[in-house]
Amino acid sequence: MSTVPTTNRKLMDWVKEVAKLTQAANVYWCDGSQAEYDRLCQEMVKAGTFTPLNQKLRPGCFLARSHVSDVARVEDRTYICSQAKEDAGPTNNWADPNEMKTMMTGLYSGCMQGRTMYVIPFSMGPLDSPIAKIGIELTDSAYVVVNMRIMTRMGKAVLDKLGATGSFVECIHSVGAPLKPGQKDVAWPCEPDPAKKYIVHFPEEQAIWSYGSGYGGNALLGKKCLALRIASSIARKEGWMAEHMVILALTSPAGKKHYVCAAFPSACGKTNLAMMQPSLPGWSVKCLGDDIAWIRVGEDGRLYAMNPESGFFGVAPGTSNQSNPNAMKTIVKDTIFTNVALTPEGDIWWEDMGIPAPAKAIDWEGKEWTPDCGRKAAHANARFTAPAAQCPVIDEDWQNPAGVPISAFLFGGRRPSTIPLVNEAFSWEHGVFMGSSTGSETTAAALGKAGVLRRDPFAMLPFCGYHMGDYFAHWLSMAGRTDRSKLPKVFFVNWFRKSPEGKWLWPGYGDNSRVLKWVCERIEGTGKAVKTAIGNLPTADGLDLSGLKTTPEDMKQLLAVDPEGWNAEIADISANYDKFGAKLPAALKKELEGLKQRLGV
Ligand code: O2Y
Ligand code: MN
Repeated sequence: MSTVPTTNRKLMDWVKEVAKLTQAANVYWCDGSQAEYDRLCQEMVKAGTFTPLNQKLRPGCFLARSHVSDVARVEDRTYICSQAKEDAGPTNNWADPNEMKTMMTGLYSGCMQGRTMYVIPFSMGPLDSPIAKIGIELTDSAYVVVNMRIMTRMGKAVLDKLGATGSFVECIHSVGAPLKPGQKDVAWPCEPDPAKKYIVHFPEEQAIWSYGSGYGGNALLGKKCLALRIASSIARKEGWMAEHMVILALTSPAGKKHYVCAAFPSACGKTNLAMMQPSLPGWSVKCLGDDIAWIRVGEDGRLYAMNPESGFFGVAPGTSNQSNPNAMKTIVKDTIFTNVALTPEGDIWWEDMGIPAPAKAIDWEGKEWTPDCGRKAAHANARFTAPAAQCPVIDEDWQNPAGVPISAFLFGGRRPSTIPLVNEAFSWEHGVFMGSSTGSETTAAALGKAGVLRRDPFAMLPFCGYHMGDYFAHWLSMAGRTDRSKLPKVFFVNWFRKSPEGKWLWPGYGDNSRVLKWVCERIEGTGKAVKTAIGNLPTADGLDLSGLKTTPEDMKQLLAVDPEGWNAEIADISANYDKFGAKLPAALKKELEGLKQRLGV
């Protein structure tokens, strides 16, 4: 769209100002139409950014390969630029907002030369939702435009809703690769120097400035930047919550339905849980979201969750018909794959896809690949971008503007020892304590060292837009915003327990439905539990283990309370709490003390 399709003066002036600064060759206002999406995909095919896949095998699908330096979110280059350093807290990088703006204005100066600046109007949340937020992303990447069309509600309808005077979150994004006259473009332009990439948030102004990366969370600014970092800061002020949580619906054979939100650090199988195929006969799981939940108190006093996104940006390696059959069905068409391998048939492949490796392929770097070449064919953080509507188990209420009422929160992590399979909190405060002490062992896929316990409170460590101590207090304050009896029950789950010999104790995947069944029973007041020092655990006959090969000895380990392990756990939680100093809420100190006393350690 070339004419300016808005009467919003603030928007028009800002677009003009950024176009002038970046010296973009053209300004294009995205209308969000299918025709526009198709045209941009074809332009990217011509430019070498996209490879069309075999249209018989994967209709409407494309493969993109990123630059080798631009393969994941960059936490060390991510900043929260609040006016006061104290407000960003000890878990965020901070810089003075004025200094950061001055420096980045220098980077943005002329950075879109030779490129089109796309104006992307988008809504996080259904347009008719009272808590949807409008953002406008200005970007010089067509890859970002087409991904944003899948991940958000994008285009003309958003501008119509914005009207002449509506406000929006300003999001500026540049790949940081201006083109000189006559200079040939590359397939994946970006700033290759990691030290020159910046993902910057200005929470007080509700603005996001990103420079140098074209990948995922660094560039699709509606996702982690707006829907978590900026939204968490807005939510604190407005009395709601922006969480790194899946939303799923569980229905029992008797037809009773419960909605559950679950927070897990990255690489713990969140998407697999969100779309799980239960092994228990008669149970069904429906998906409402696989990454982010916006939660508010409803008129009836219950907490309601809404998925602000409209697509999945799922990690490809490890996704298979065993781990996530519904994701495999979601990505059969109209999906963008990034950094996976290309087979000679024009299909995609990745490690642990549950399909034998092709005899040869083109790997994520565009190099010839064979199974014995000693390299991975797909990057560990290779992704698929797919419309949520294509998920065969998408819940009928996934676009309900009011959200859905939540019965339980689950927290979890990859914990080989100590942490039991499932543990129910005694109270809201105890549940907040569980969320605040969430941690997970790093995997080889994550950057850094594998097998190290990383505390990741509420799975929000990389995504909380303000001081984490204040965030804990905000969670605690939810108890004062409604009748306690209306609050969801809280559970901590651990699908990743190992025996001392290193054997997985729990089968996971669809068998996690056995744990979810107990969660539903506890909500309904029928689940059998024993009160222990750490929380309410299922009794020996509390979990439905019918047809499962797990031995009673393994179950004993899965549900044991190990005082020695908990002693070490408490020391580690306590050391992590020390980071938050005076901002650590007294209620959480009390929970930690209470746990120590109950365990007698
Ligand atoms: O590396 C990236 O840019 C993607 S990270 C991501 C993508 C989808 C959902 N969650 C995450 C995450 O890191 O939590
Ligand atoms: Mn995530």
